[in-house]
Amino acid sequence: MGTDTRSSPRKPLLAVVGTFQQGKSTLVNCLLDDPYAPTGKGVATTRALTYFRFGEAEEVRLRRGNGDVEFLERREDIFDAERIAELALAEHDRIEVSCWKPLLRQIDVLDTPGFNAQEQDDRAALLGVDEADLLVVIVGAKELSQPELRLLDEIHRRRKRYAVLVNCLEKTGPAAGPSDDQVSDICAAVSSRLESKGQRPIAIGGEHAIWPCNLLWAWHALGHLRREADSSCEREEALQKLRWIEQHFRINHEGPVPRPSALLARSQFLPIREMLESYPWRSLQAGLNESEIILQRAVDLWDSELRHALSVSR
Ligand SMILES: Nc1nc2c(ncn2[C@@H]2O[C@H](COP(=O)(O)OP(=O)(O)O)[C@@H](O)[C@H]2O)c(=O)[nH]1
Ligand SMILES: [Mg+2]
Repeated sequence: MGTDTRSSPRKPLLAVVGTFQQGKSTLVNCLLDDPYAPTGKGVATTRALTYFRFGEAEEVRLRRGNGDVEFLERREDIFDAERIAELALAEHDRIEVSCWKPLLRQIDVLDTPGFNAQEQDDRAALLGVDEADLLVVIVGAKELSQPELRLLDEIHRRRKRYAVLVNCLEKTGPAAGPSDDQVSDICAAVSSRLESKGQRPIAIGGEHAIWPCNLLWAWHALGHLRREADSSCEREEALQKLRWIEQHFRINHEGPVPRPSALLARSQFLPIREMLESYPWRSLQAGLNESEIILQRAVDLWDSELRHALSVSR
């Protein structure tokens, strides 16, 4: 244990927020393409603000509110409910994970406790909102609940930029999968509820203010694609999970062979990753307003196309 006074230049911070069990940690894992954040059913699994930062070597630290730092030996420690209980995490304690992930070269990612589980978790989640430069708010595939509306009000009051994901899109319809109309009805209802309160999220996938997705499908499809390069035993396990997902949600109508890339496409996760990877983080840090950011984006695009044209014509 010791007091860590190292300070590195601050990167933009993306925080994932929402009520309990909506898929926040699943989104973090999809973005990192690795199971770094504990996920699960029935219990509050994310017990403290958890930061993911770029690092050559994997390291898991617990930074107490008073500045003391403890190193956890294994990344699995944050998955172990007993170990986490032993650590007796307080509201201002943070878990910091360093790992080698491309997205983390640009930004830090913050996973937060659910906003309606316990008072301590709510306060920790709001500390995360305060710190973030951009937020992804995950809401359930239904009318916005009171805690969700409260969280969105807090975000609006703090004038934060945020995107809204409607997760578990399969729950908007029958088991065989929702129709496009059902999905767009849910998104339109969420969108108009926010508009009526003067709240405007940022768009994903070009123009959609509210983005439907299924992070469970994305996670399993990514897992399969990731394991294609690994041992055959893990690949078989991943295939079985995919088969289960496809049977359970009755979504592969074309035969017994799971199609991970089709499942990934159906999950609608890729435009989320694309939006975050191409987000003009630099302008955000420079404190530009929304129209200046749009202009900056257009200039960046023009610049990269010009470079491409020049390199082709050389
Ligand atoms: N059916 C379904 N389950 C999901 C989806 N996304 C995540 N989950 C599951 O929901 C549970 C809670 O997810 P988690 O990421 O821990 O939620 P958090 O509490 O918001 O961080 C986990 O068991 C996930 O596997 C989804 O799109 N559909
Ligand atoms: Mg979580």
